[in-house]
Amino acid sequence: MVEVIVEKTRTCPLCEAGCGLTVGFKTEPDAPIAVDTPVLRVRGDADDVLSKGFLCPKGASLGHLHHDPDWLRTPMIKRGDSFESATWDEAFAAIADGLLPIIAEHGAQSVGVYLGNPNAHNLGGLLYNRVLLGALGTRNRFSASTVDQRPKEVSAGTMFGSVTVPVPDLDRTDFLVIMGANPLASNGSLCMAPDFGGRIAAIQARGGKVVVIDPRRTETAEKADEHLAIRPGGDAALLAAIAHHLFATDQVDLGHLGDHVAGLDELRAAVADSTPDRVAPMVGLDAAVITGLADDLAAAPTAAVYGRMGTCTQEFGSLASWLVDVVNALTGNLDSVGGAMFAKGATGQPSSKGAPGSGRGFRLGRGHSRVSSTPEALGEYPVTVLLEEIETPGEGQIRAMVTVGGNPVSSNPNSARVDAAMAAVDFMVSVDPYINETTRHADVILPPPTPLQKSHYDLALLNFAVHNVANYSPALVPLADTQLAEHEIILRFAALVGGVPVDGLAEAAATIDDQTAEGMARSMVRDEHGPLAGRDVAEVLADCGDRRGPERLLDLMLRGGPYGAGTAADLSMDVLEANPHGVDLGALEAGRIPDLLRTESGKVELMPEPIVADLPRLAEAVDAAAAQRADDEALLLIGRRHVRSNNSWMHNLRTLTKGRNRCTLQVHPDDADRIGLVDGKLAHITSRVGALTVACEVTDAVRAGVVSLPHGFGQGLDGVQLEIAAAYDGVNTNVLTDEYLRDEPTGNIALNGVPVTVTAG
Ligand SMILES: Nc1nc2c(c(=O)[nH]1)N[C@H]1C(S)=C(S)[C@@H](COP(=O)(O)OP(=O)(O)OC[C@H]3O[C@@H](n4cnc5c(=O)[nH]c(N)nc54)[C@H](O)[C@@H]3O)O[C@H]1N2
Ligand SMILES: Nc1nc2c(c(=O)[nH]1)N[C@H]1C(S)=C(S)[C@@H](COP(=O)(O)OP(=O)(O)OC[C@H]3O[C@@H](n4cnc5c(=O)[nH]c(N)nc54)[C@H](O)[C@@H]3O)O[C@H]1N2
Ligand code: SF4
Ligand SMILES: [Mo]
Repeated sequence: MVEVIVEKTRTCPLCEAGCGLTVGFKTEPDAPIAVDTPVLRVRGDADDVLSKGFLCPKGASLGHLHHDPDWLRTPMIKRGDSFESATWDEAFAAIADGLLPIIAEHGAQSVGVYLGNPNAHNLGGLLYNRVLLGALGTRNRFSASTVDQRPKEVSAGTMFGSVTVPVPDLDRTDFLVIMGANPLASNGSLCMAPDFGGRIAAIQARGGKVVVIDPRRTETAEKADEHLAIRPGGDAALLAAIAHHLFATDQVDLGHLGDHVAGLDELRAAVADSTPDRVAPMVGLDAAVITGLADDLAAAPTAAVYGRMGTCTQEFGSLASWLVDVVNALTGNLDSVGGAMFAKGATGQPSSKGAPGSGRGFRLGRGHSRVSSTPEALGEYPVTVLLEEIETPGEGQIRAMVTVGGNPVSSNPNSARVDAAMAAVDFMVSVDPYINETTRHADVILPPPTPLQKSHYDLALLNFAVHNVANYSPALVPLADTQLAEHEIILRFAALVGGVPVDGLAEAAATIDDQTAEGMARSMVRDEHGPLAGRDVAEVLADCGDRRGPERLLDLMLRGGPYGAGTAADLSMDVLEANPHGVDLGALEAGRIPDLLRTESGKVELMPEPIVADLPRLAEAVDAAAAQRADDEALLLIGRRHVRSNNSWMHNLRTLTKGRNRCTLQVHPDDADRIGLVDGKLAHITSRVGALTVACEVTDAVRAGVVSLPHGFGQGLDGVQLEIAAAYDGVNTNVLTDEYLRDEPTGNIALNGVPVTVTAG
C-alpha cells in the first residue's frame, strides 16, 4: 500500500492567537480523509495572512488531541457510580427524565448554566449557545468570563458604549507597555497576535522600547527592555499616578480625541490625590520610576499600554482596566496609529452596527441575584453567585446544572466548595469531551467532536486582532457514526428543553436553525446602515444556498458585516472558502472614534460611573499599604501560565506534559530563607479557604513577598478519566483562591494577589 501525506489547512482553535496550521494526514493517494486517518504532523502555515507560519507546541499537538483515547466519542450516562456509553437518543431520553421534571416543578431558575473558555474558540457554541440559553430561560448564567476578562469588557462597555476593546498596535508602535500579561507563554489574550514574541522583537529592532510590568520576571519580561516588578494589585494606583503626573506636568495631549471625550476635568480631579509618592508603597515601585514611565509614555512618538489577566483578575480589575485606556487617551494614543486601536471584525460588532456615533450605552445591574443581590453584567452573574445559589434553599434555588465546555471545579476559586456544589445538584448535564474534575459529577455527558472534526471561524477573537483578517476552516475529518456536531448537540438539547420528544429532535433542530437564520437575516435587513439594508429576507437567505448550521449564519454575518455585500472586499463564505490562508482586510484604522461609539452622549466616557464609584476603595488600599510595615505583609499568591498548558484541559497529552514538573510554588530566596523553604522540597500553603502542599522552586524571578503557582493541574481526583493528566504530579491552586476576593464593580474574581501563609511542608 502506498502512503502519502495529504496536507490540509486550518486555523488552530486552542488559543487566541488563531494561527494558521497545515495538518498532514497519512493516507493513500486520492483516498478521502476518514475518521481514523492518522494525523502525522502539524506545522505552521507559512501562507497564513496573519500567523505566517508561526505555531506553538499546543498547535503542534492537535493531532495527538484528535487521537486522544480519553476524548469521548459517544454520549455517556451515569449508572450508579460509573459512566456507560450510550446512543444520542438514550442520552437525550436520560436528560428528559432527569432535567425536565426539575424544570417543570421548580421553574426555569432552578437550572444553572456555566459556559467555559473553549466556547470562545468554538463557532458552533458562539452561534448556538444562546439558543440553548433562550430555551432554558434561566437568569442563572455563569461563565469563565468572571474569572478572566469581565473588568475589561465593562470598562470598554462603559467608556465606548459597547464591548469593543482596543488592542495595542504591535506592528507600528514605538513603545509598548505590557501590564499583567505574559504573551510569550499565553500567546496573547484580548489581542490576536500570533508570534507575539516576534512582534516584540520587531519593536526593538526598529528602535522602539518594551516595558513589562509584572510581579514576576516572566518569559516576556526577559525579552523586554525593562521589567518593573509591581506589587500584585498595584496597577490601578500606578496608572492613576501616571495620569496624575501627566496632568500635573501639563503633558496631557488627547490628539484627535479632543472633541470626543466627556469628563476630562472630573478625571483630573479624581486623580489629584494619586501622587506618585503617595501610591508608591501600594505599587511597590519608586515614585521616580512611576514619573519616568509617565514621561516616557508622553514623549514617545507612539505608545500603547496593554493590560491583561494580571490587570483584570485582581482586586482593582475594573479601575486598572479603565485606567489603561485613560492613559492611552491622555497620551494621544487611543485610536491612533501605533497606539491602542480598534480591530474591525468581519462579522460585525455592536460598534459597527446601527447608527454610528452614539447609542443606548452600556448597562450593568439589569438584574440581581436571589441570594446576595449581586448585580448582573453582560447577562451573567459572577461565579461566586453560582455557589450561593446552589447552596441556599428556597424558591429559585439552583437544583440542576448544565456545563458547556467548562471545568469550574478546576478553574473557579475555592474549588472544594465548587466541587461540593456540583456534587450537590440533583441533575447535571455536561457538553464536554472529557470526564474531568467537573464532568465526573454529570449525569449525562454529551461530547463534541474533536477540533479537526469541526469547522472554525474566530467569531469572537478576530475582533481583537492586531491586523484585520478573516479566516475560515472547514472540518477536516468527518464525524464517526456515534458523533454529532457541537451545534447539533446544542440545538437538539434546546429542542428537548422546549418539549420536543426524543424521536423528533433532529427535525426540530433543523427548524430552530432555520428560525435562527431567519431572525438574523431579518435584523440585518432592518439595519439601515448595514450592507443588507432593505433587502428581502427570503432573498438574503436564498443567497446562502445549501449552507445550514454555523456556515449559513456565518455567511449572513459576513455579507451583512462591515466588509460585506457591496463593499470592496465583498466578503461571504464563498470568498473565505476560496482563500484557505485567510483574507487580509488591512491594517487597523485610526480615527474610528467617534463613529464606533455607542455611548448615549456620543463621547468617550472618561469617568464611567460604575467604575469610578470604586475609587474610594482604592484610596483606602493606598493608605493601608502606606501604613503597613514591610515585614507584616502576608505573602501574595499569583498564577503562572506555561506555553505547554491550556487551562485545565490539555494535560492529557504526553507531548505537552513531558519534561520537568511545572506545578511548583515559586518563592523568592529572601522569603525562602526567612520561612525555611528549600528548593525542590515541599511547602505547605494556607489561604482563607484552603490548604495545599506542593514542591517549591526558589527563584528571584518572583518579587519578594509574592509566590506563584500555575492553575489547571490536579486531575488526580476520584472518577476523573484522564490517564495522563491524572498521573501528573500537580495540585489545583484554586483550592487556595478566594471566591470573595473580588473586583467590586464586576464581581470578577481576584485570582491574583491572594493572601497566603507558607510554611515548610
Ligand atoms: N499556554 C497557555 N496559553 C494560554 C492559556 C493557558 O492556560 N496556557 N490560557 C488562555 C487564556 S484562557 C487566557 S485568558 C490567556 C491569558 O493570557 P495572559 O493575560 O497573558 O495571562 P498570563 O500568562 O496568566 O499572564 C498574566 C500575568 O500577570 C501577572 N500578574 C499577576 N498579578 C498581577 C498584578 O497584580 N499586576 C500585574 N501587572 N501583573 C500581575 C502574572 O505574573 C502573569 O505573568 O492565555 C490564554 N493562552
Ligand atoms: N488560579 C487561576 N485560575 C484560573 C486562571 C488563572 O490564571 N489562575 N485562569 C482563568 C481563565 S483566564 C479562564 S478562561 C478559566 C477557564 O475556565 P473553564 O473554561 O471553566 O476551564 P477550562 O480549563 O478552560 O476547561 C474547559 C473545558 O472545556 C472542555 N472542552 C475542550 N474543548 C471543548 C470543545 O470543543 N467543546 C466543548 N463543549 N468543551 C470542550 C474541556 O474538557 C474542559 O472541561 O480559568 C480561570 N481560572
Ligand atoms: S499559539 Fe499555539 S495554541 Fe495558540 S493558536 Fe497558535 S498554535 Fe494554536
Ligand atoms: Mo481565559
